[in-house]
Amino acid sequence: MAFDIDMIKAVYGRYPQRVAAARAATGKPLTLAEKILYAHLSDGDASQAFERGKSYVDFNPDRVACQDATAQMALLQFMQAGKSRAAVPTTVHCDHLIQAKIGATDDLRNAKTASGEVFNFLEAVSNKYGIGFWKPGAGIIHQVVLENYAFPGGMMIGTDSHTVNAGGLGMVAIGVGGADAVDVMAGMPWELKWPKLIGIKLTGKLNGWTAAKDVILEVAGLLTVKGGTGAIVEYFGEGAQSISCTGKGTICNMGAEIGATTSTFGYDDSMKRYLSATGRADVAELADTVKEHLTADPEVYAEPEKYFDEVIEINLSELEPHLNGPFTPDRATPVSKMKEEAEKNGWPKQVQVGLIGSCTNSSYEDISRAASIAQQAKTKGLQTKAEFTITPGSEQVRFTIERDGFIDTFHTIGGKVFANACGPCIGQWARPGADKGEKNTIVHSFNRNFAKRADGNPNTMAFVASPELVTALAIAGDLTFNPLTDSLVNANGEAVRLDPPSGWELPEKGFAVDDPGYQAPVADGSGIEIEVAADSKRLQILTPFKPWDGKDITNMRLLIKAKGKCTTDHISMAGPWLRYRGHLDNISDNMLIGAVNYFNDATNSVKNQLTGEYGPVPATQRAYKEANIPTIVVGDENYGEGSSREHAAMEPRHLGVKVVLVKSFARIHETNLKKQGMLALTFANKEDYNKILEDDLISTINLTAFEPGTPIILKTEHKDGSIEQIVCNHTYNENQIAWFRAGSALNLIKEMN
Ligand code: MIC
Ligand code: SF4
Repeated sequence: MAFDIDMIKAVYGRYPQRVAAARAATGKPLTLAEKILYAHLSDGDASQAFERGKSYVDFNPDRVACQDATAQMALLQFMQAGKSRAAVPTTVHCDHLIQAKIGATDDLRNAKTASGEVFNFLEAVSNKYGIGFWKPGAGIIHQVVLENYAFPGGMMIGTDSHTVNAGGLGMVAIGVGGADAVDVMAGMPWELKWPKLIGIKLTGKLNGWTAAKDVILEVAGLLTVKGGTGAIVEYFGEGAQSISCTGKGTICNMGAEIGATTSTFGYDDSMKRYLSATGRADVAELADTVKEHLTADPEVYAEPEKYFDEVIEINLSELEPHLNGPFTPDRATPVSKMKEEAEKNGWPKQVQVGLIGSCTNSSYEDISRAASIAQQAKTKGLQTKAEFTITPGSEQVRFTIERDGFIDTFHTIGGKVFANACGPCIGQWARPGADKGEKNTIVHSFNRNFAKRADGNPNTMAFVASPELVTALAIAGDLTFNPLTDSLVNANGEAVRLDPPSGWELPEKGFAVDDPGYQAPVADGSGIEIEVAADSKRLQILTPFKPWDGKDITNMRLLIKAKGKCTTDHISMAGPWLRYRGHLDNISDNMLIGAVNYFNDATNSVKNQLTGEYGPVPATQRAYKEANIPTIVVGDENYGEGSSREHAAMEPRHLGVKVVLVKSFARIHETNLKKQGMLALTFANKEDYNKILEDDLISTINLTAFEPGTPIILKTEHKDGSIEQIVCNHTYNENQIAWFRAGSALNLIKEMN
C-alpha cells in the first residue's frame, strides 16, 4: 500500500469541484498544469482567474521532500518556527553526502563515519517532527519519491531543483529553497508566481538508439538554460503516451536545466503500470476515478496554440540521440554531428570515463537498456576503452538489477558500482588524478555539466547523454563514435557493430528489495532533544538575521561584478563544501569563489577597497563586514541558475552583502534571496551593467518608499566624482517586502507565533 493514502484520497475527493470552479472562473478549457494549480489553491475553490507571469498565488502543496545537503538548513530553520510537527507529509533523504571513491559498500561505510554527525542530526530532527527518514544508501531523493510518494495530480515541493522529476508521475513538483519548505511544513500557504505555460507536443515513437533523455536534450537545445524560466512545461500527444513513466521522469527531471518551474505529463497507462509495479495499485485505482481531471481538457490538446504561451512539436520517430555539453546542458549536438563539432571546437575525442545512473537516469528501463549494450560488448569480443561506473538511484532498483544479472553484465565490461547516492553527479567523486587539472572528456547520463561539477577539475568536459549512448561511448572510448553508422574493431581484429539497445520498461519478475532503508518517525516526538555541539564544524544553530533599519542603504562597495555564467555552483560550490551545509559561517567561506570577476577575469580575486589589494571574495567580504561597510554584488543573465541551495542566498546575507543586482535571475535563487531578507534587483536597462565600475560607491535613494511595482533607484558615484543613476526593477509583492523589513521570512513566521 502507498504511503499517505488518506491524503491522496482527500486530494482526489476535492478534484471535481475544484476543477469545475476553475473552469467557471477562467471561462475556458484547462491545461493539466492549470488543473493541478487550481486544485491546490490555499483559498479553496477558485473565484478568479490568475494572470500568468504576474499574479502571486498561495498554494497548499500535498507534501515536502528534502535531501540531506539542503535539509540541514531547512530543518535548522524549521526548528526556529516553533512548531511541534510537520504539517504535511515530509521526508528527508540522505543521498548527497556520500562520496564515490572505492565502491558502494566501502563508500557508504566511510560516509556514515565522515558525516555521522549530520545523519544523526537529520534522523533525530525527522523523528521529533514526524518526518519520514530515508537512511544513507536508501537512494537518491527523486528516484525514491517517484517510487514511493509521487501521485498523478498531486502537488509537492522539495528542497532540490530536480524535485521536478515527479512530473513523470503527473505531479506539479517544484524545487524550492529550505525557507519555502519551512512555510509548508509550518502549515502556512506557499506562494508562487502563476506560471506561464509551454506545451510540448510529442508525435511519433522513440526507436533505435533514441531514448526519453534525447527529448529533453533536444528541448534544452531549443529553449536554452533560461527558456523555461517562470513556466510549466506540459508534454502531450501520442508520443507522450508511448514513453514509459520513468522516461517521463527523466524528461521532467532535466526540465530544471531549462529553468522551468516544473514539467508534467497527463495521467496515462504508463503511470498506472508504474504505480502498480511499485506497490501502489491503490493509488492507480483512486486516480482512475478522477482521470478526466488528471489530464488537460480535450480542447486544449486539439488546439494547443490557443491555450499555451508557446508550443513546440517534436517528432520522436525522427529524433536523433544527442550529446549535450561541454559545460552547459543546453549545448545540444546530435550524434551524427559530433565528429564535426568536436574537431571544430578542439574537444578531446578520447572518452576517459562513462558514468551512468543518478536521479535522472537510473530506472529499471535505463539500466536494462544500458546492460543490453554492455552485453553486446561481451559477446562481440569488444574491450571497453574507457572506465565505466554505475550509480543506482535507489536500493530497490539496485537490488532488482542485481537479481536480474545486469550488475554482473556491467562487471564484465569493467563497470564499477557506486552507492545509491548522488556521488559523481555532485562533485562527490574522488576521481584519481582530477587534481592535475588535465583537459579531458567524460560522458554521463546525469543532468548537469557545469565546470568542475563532477570531479572538481575545471578542464573536464562533460557531455550528457542517455545511459545507453554513454555505455556505447565508454566501450568505444571515443566521443565521436556514432553507433548508428560506425563500427568498432574487436579483439580478433574484426569490424563489429553495436545493435540498438533493448530493455524492459519494468522488471518481469517485479521489483524486489530486502531493506529499502526507510525509517518511520515515532508517533510522539515531543520528548526528543536535538543536540548540536557548540564546537561542531558541521552544524550551527541559526541566529536570526537583523531586521531592516528602515533607511536607505548608502555607500555600498562593490564586492564583485560577476561576468558571464554564474550558477549556484559558482556562488556556493558543492563537492568538498557539501560538508558545511549545516554550518552557515563555515560554508560562507566558499561564497562566490567560482564567479569570474569582470574586472580581471579571475575567479576568487576581488579588489578590497580598504587596502586596494586583491584577495579572495569571502575574506574581502569579511573585512567589509568587520568595518561595517555594506556591499553589493552585481551579476549577469540567469544569475543563480541551477540548484535550489539557499546557501547561495544565505551566505551573502550572513556576511553583510545587502543587494544583488543582475541582468536576470533564475527563479529559485531570486526567491531564496527574498526569503532571506536580501534586496534582489534587476537592471531596468541591461546596458547599465556596464556602468558599474570597480571603485564605485553605490546607494539606494528611494528604499524608504519600497513598494510593489515601483523601481528602486541606485545612485552610483564613480571614482572620478561623476554620478549616475541606475533604475532597478524588482518583483517584490507586499508580503515579500514584509520579509525584507523583518530581516527574513522566517523572522515573520516567528513573529506570528
Ligand atoms: C544539484 O543537483 O545541484 C543538487 C546538489 O541536487 C542541488 C541541491 C543542492 O545544492 O544541495 C539542486 O539541484 O537543487
Ligand atoms: Fe543528486 Fe545529481 Fe540528482 Fe542533484 S542532480 S539530486 S546531485 S543525482
